[in-house]
Amino acid sequence: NKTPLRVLITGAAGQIAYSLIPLIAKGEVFGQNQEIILHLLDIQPMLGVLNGVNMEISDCAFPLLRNVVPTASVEEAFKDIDYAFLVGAMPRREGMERKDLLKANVKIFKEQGGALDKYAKKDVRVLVVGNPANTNALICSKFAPSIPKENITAMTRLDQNRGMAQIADHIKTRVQDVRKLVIWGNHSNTQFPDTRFVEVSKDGNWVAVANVQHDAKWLKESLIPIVQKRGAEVIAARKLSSAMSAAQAAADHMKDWFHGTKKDEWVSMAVVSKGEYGVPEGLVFSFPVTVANKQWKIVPDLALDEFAREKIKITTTELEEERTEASAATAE
Ligand code: NAX
Repeated sequence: NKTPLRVLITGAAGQIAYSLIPLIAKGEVFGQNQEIILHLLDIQPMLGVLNGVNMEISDCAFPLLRNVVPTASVEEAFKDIDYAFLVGAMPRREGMERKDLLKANVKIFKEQGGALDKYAKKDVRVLVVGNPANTNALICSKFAPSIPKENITAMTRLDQNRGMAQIADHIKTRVQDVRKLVIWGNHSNTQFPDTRFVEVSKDGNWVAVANVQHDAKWLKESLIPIVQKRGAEVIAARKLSSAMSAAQAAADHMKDWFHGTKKDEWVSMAVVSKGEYGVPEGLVFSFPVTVANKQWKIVPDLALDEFAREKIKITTTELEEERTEASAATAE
């Protein structure tokens, strides 16, 4: 495509951005024929580091990269953008609870919602990665009334990828031979990784995981805490939060939104609820979706048993609490 896409990454001097920039610049998100202009936003004190990142970008000599705009100006960063990866936020350190972060971070997303509203293209598509991602997306949307609510999403793809890799490892198959793991709810430890619809490719056919994996208790119960606690486990080991895997998940989310999902494949995205599956309207909630023509659609009519209903209720309650706290924090 001759017209380059303007793609914003915030938190551009940070560690997720460091892994995400090459994925985008190499065409792994928007395709091998799509030129890119990268807008890179970070805060003033990080401009020196951002300059170093920009030097390395130049040294990579990426063929698809038409231009780079490194900046601490919100206006310059959001001007005429087509896609945004909102990564910049205060990260959670070891021992820190998500709630501690909420107050500080929703204020950033109030400001950036305002900037989207004022400066971005009206059909801009936004992925919020910075935590608390679902509620940051909700706040961002609230302060960007001229941008369709459907265009502002949050990331639970890392949870999906983590879960699919764990399942593949457990049943000794390849990760690409596992599909339809659903992440419901918040990107936090209340999320519900739901294995009831998981299918596995066996001898060229997709079959229910229950047919190849008889350890039902592991699938139903053990996998949930493994996925819920994986982020904390990486922090404990690396002393830093997940970055390579978070960047890969962000790229996967945006790639599927841009190019569409494969036939019979679902992916999990946190998107605005219109009341689907009993989730209150307006919450940004992770659902299974399919994507065509750059529009996501929540997979309809999945049966929820009592176990699933209970799990979905827990994560819904947390998101409602976050919405209340965030509204109070942004009204200050
Ligand atoms: P880093 O601390 O390495 O980088 C964050 C960058 O954001 C810093 O350079 C900082 O200066 C910048 N920043 C802060 N305020 C800003 C603002 N107002 N405008 C622009 N830039 C700003 O963190 P990193 O490891 O890259 O993580 C970034 C965010 O992703 C954190 O909030 C983290 O919690 C979140 N994560 C979300 C995940 C998800 O699945 N949704 C998983 C990974 C990660 O934990």
